[in-house]
Amino acid sequence: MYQPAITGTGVFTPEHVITNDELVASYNAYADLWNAEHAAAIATGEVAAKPHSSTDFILKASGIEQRHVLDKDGVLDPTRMFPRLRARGDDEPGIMAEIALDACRTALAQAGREGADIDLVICAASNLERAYPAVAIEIQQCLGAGGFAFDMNVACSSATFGIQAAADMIRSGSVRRAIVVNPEITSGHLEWRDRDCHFIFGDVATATVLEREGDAQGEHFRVISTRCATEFSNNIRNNNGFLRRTRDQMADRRDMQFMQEGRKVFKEVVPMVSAHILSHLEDAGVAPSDLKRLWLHQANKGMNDYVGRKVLGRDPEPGEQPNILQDYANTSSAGSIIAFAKHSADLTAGDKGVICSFGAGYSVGSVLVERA
Ligand code: CO8
Repeated sequence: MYQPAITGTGVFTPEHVITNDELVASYNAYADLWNAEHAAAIATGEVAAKPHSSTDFILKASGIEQRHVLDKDGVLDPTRMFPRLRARGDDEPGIMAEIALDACRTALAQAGREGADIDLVICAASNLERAYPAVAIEIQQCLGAGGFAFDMNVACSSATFGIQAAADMIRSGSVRRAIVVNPEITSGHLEWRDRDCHFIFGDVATATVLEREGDAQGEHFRVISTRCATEFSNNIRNNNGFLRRTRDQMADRRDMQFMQEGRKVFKEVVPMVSAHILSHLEDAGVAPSDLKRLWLHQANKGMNDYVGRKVLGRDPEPGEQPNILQDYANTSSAGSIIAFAKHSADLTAGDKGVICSFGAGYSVGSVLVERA
């Protein structure tokens, strides 16, 4: 058995930023257009008018201040309300591979490695741009990596589930060095025309290099243990899929994009996550008071405050549980990895922390690490 370690992380951040004010102005323009178009039906009470969105609500309900996206113009165009991404030929890298490669290169440089050193690529994300060939295999080819590659999807928990898969393979010896990459183009499956959720998501890509601790070239985090759990729920759902055509469902339907019962998710997932982390720690023989840091899934500030309090048994000190959601919004599986990548360099040998993601499925994944 080999000891797995995280030796590098990388974050690709899209240039385009949408502030809450810009988002709300575009949504309200869209709502006004829609209301004018449906004025007669609204007057007879057949359909309800679309109310305006509000910056104050967004900040208070979520803690989100802005989000990065791959295409701002398409999202903010009130006659369009989704990104416009260039169609690519089959013989050039797809957009997911392109942003994934950017994050991979940063992670590999931090690990002191090259693409050819990798023998496992896992592309783990909440949505994939095509069914096959796997995006991971495209990334493997572009990196010049060997071994094998595969895609996986566990929604917001994709990164931690991917890390567990890679760590287990390194532990057993079937793989020597892996990269888990999370290209999250959430702007493509968010419903920007729904004020209940239009503010939630942003685009990003993250990458994590894992290898045998004995091979680590520099500073790294030992993976003490990992834990994954799932429990079926319809409260976060997207019905878009390859059988859509067979069901004559090609129309522009609401359930072909992200849908959620936000309140229920909040209430049900928070206790599930706190209990998950606490039982993981207990089984690993680590007391909550031994934790120096929690790098949590970045969905909602209130949710993270609650989980932090439950796990630590007190209010987290500033910096103990860093949030990045104010700048990035919810980036699905990438959120906890961004927090880890940006807020772990100051830890010293022996310091322990937990990376934890949670979301649709429901799914929860935790990775207990120790600074070597
Ligand atoms: N502006 C003004 N008012 C609004 C707005 C708005 N934009 N939106 C809603 N309101 C109104 C509502 O209509 C409601 O009005 P009323 O009281 O009159 O009915 C009132 O404000 C309160 O609404 P909510 O009850 O919905 O507000 P909450 O306080 O619950 O906040 C949240 C909503 C922020 C969504 C909150 O419930 C939350 O964060 N829940 C947890 C969500 C979560 O973490 N989900 C995880 C999903 S991520 C995941 O798993 C990945 C899936 C794959 C990625 C997909 C990418 C596209």
